[in-house]
Amino acid sequence: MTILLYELCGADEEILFSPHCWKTRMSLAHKGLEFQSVPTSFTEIPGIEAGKAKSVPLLKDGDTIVGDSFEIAKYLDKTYPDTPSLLGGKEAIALTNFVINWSQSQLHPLIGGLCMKDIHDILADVDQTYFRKDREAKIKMTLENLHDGREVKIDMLLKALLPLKLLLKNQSYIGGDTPKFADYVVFGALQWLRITCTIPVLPQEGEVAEWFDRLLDMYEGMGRAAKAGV
Ligand SMILES: N[C@@H](CCC(=O)N[C@@H](CS)C(=O)NCC(=O)O)C(=O)O
Repeated sequence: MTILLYELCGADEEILFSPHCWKTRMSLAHKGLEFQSVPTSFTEIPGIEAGKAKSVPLLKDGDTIVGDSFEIAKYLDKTYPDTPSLLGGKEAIALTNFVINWSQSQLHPLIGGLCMKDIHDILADVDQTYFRKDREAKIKMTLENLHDGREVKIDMLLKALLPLKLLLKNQSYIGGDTPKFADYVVFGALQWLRITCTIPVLPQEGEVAEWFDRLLDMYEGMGRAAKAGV
């Protein structure tokens, strides 16, 4: 039975921009598993699979439904042990958890600050209304206020990426010689930025740029071929 991947889209269903959904897209490609994408807008999420999800990605594999990109990665390694390991074993799962928390606490707020208004602008009207209300309540300011003077966050983001840059001086991937889920975690964050941000932010040269380029080219260039909102 075909694996279904519910993933976040903009007003244009081809614009798939969620960092967490990109983690799962890359995970499925890493495992060599075919899947059918189900583009899902913010306001459609509560209606999918009989209300089983509050967020995407959501994976449906036969009768099994799994949410959360990390849980999906664990499920894929357990269910498809004969395909390339995604997490890299039990010890690596614990370390991967650090990478997830680092990315979420250090990169996501800066990326959100850089592209939240841009994300709003690529959504359908009904999703714009939901997104503005939900996010403005969370950030306690308007999207426009967050957007104003956002350029200062570019330098902050480049500084936040320093641990990755230093790591990549000695190895090709966070996973070592080959990419693992931990790579896709950070890739997802930068791909989110690449697809949504209306100003150039990503490093153009150096270790992080080269690593990101390699990942964009993997799996027949799936990441590079992604349609951007800008
Ligand atoms: N920890 C979850 C986070 C998933 C998540 O936050 N997804 C966002 C899209 S990037 C979402 O569905 N948000 C729903 C909303 O904001 O209403 C994972 O790794 O999958």
